[in-house]
Amino acid sequence: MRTWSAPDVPSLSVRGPQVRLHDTATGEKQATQPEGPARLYVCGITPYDATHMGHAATYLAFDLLNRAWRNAGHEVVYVQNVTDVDDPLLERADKVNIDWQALAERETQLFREDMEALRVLPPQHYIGAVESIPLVIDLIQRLQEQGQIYTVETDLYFRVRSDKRFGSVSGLDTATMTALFGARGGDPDRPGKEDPLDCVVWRGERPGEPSWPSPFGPGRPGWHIECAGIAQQHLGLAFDVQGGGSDLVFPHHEMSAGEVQVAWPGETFAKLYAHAGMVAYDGEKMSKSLGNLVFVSALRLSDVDPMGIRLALLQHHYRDDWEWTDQGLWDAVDRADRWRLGLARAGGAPAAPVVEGVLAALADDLDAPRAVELVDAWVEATLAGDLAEESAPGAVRRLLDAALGLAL
Ligand code: 5CA
Ligand code: ZN
Repeated sequence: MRTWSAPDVPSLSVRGPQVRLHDTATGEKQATQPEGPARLYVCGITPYDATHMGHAATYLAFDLLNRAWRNAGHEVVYVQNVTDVDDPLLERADKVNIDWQALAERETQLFREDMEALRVLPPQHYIGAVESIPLVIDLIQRLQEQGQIYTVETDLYFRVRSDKRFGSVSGLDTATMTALFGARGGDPDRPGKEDPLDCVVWRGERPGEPSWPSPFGPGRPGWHIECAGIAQQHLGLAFDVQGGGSDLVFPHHEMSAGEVQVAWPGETFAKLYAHAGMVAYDGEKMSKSLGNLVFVSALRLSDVDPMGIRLALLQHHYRDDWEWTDQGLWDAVDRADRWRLGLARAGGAPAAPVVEGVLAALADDLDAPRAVELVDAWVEATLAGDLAEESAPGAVRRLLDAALGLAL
């Protein structure tokens, strides 16, 4: 698929420190140690509605990781998928009576425009589920060779417990897994399954649904195998970070990892699993199914400064669950204006401490709120009349752009 266009990223004269990131699997902060380019996979959208603040917060979190790695001197290979065929998309298309492909294309294009406005660095490989069907078929065949696929009617299931490490991403017990599986697209109660947690990898054709030919009969891919196949194909095994929102820890990331680890026995899917907290609105998780949404595109259409939107998200730590409020947005818009005042001065407070401090904060589990505090302090010192360093506003402007993605 076509990706979106990249913003310019100024290069900095100082190198950032090694990046440490919280790993969901171990519950600890870990140093990332890319061998060669840093390899990142982030689960993309299911394009049946516009980008809301929850999506934007998640993609921004991994944009900070991408930038922190680059500032630490790494090349980054970033892959993201688009779930351009799946139940929620087909249901929505049906409900609003439009062609599912037209809906997916329209919403994916809107997402690209939102990401561009927010200055999110694009993935090098932006891959749709539909275009990945051949590689998904290969992966299913590998799992068949391992003897870990069985059939229920015309659907193919993967034995999730054939991965000896099953459960190691989420660390959940079976009861919790079963409840989450049911709530997040799984079918724990389906008769004929060997284990309630086994997941579908190929869904046989249903009347009125799109399908593609395969050695297993016409049908379409299951959800987890889509990301498993795309990540493995474009990043290889043991890539550095698998990312997404915390609603994907189980079953999605657990099961994608299992599928690859069984297809390549003894290998590891990802070295680290990183998850962004959930953004709520009106007291509940912002979600397309609940309809309590604030859209990036709607704010853009209301002439809200995209850098204000970006800063509103950066004011929160990516791992926290938090609630979107209009007040938070307007605070961020005011803050961006105040920062612009500081940057417009003919000189400023010394830049080196803020540059080093911001790079260190971001390398320490993407601590954007700490970075914002440090910039606030520099702006206040500068506005209070500390104009000692002529080059400081330029240096801070480049820092904000390179590290935080804020072009002010
Ligand atoms: N297509 C799948 C992933 S393969 C999917 O989950 N799509 S999505 O459109 O529902 O979500 C896209 C991304 O936004 C995922 O990483 C998801 O975890 C994240 N996300 C969804 N809702 C929220 C929210 N309220 N807060 C933070 N992140 C969210
Ligand atoms: Zn995914």
